[in-house]
Amino acid sequence: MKRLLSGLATCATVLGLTTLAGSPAEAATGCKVDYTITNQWQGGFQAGVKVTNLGAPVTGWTLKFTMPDAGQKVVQGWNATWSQSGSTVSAANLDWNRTLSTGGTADLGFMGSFTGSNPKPSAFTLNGVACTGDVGGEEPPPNPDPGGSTPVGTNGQLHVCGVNLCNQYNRPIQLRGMSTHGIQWFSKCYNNASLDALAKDWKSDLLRIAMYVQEQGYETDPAGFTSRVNSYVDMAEARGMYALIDFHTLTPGDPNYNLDRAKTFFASVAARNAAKKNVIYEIANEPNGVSWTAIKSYAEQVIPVIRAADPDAVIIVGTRGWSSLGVSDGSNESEIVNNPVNATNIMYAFHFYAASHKDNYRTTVSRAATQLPLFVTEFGTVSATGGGTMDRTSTTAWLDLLDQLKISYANWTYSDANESSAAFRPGTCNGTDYSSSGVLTESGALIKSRISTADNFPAG
Ligand code: IDC
Repeated sequence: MKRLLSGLATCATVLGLTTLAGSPAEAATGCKVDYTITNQWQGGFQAGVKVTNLGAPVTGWTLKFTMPDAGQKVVQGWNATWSQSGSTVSAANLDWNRTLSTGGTADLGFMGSFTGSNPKPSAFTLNGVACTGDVGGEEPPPNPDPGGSTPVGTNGQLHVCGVNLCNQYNRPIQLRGMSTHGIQWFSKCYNNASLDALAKDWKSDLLRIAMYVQEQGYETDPAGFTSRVNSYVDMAEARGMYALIDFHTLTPGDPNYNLDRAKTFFASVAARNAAKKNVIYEIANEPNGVSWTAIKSYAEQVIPVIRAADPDAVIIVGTRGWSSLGVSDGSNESEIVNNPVNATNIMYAFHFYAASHKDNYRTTVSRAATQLPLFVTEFGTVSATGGGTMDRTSTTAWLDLLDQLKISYANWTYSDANESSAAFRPGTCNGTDYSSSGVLTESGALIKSRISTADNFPAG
């Protein structure tokens, strides 16, 4: 009913009327805002804000609105430059959406935090003109517990069994999925539409959430990044996908540099997500320039922090030489086999970039896989720079090997970064189409064709 009345009010204004029989007089409607809470969880939410310009065309705009209580904060927004001062939130156009014709729309969104309840904002204005259109929305989608039709629904809580990853029926499985790019740069690529495509079209089992620690990442805003990671965990869960929480250390290469941050971060995400079945923790992306004993020491300090809060989750430990099992440092898996991390239910990360890492790396993986539980938490079809020509032959050899060994994997990246490792063409994430073949890069097309084939998830 509310929707209907505001719809009528909007029409009346277009017709030049300022009052509507049976409803209070309303000011001229220069714009309409559809505010939708698309997802909500303890302390956090994601909102879509669709702005429709009902006045004269504008070039350059700012949307403002008022949060109902000071505890509600915009953590991270997209498709506009977001800022907040007290309870007033501003979203200013980006270059590509600065023009709004009459009837034109801009689709914005943000991730927010709240304390207490989470009422909707009010007093929307566009360039100072009140948007008296509907601000109603829909309730967040229910969390489906599909019990069979999705990767998490079928496999449930995972655990390590021998050298394999096993499902709730203690049967070895392989998860195949995608990694985000750095979430500090590509948040526009992770929304309901893109994750629907990942779950439904790609039939991905897994979303790896690459949370850089440096490079404008976690260290710049621990609370904000923690909450964004949690929201992506929920978005994966709502679609029956596993979420791999990647503490994306890269430079500096010694994970001990970030030990305190890791403890703080993992204590928080493990406590918050302990009851979920879809979370896997990856404690250090790519140790480099550092010995295995230093990595092992780091792992043995971070793992107990996670276990204290979330005792049954699988944890993945990065390996020496950019998670090459030491090969890129002239070593190999024997340093791990001879001196494993003192913990159970853990796996070791192996990463490759198909155009750079070939037969000698494959030989190592084939041999190591008989002794160590391995998880390819990141790989590229291209060179280790993330760019260059896609190597189809090497990628195919790698993926055939991983399929045969039931080694799980995540591809770098589910993003529209301007580099050949990205699955989408540049600009894709400014739109809403993540499904048609036209948005895929050469790498995206190859990887989608591999990931979307039927899974082999034994039930019982
Ligand atoms: C690359 C990104 C690139 C970014 C760079 C530095 O593709 O856009 O500028 O990181 O942050 C890795 C890392 C991963 C790299 C990727 C490609 O885990 O962060 O991403 N790569 O270089 N290891 C081997 C390759």
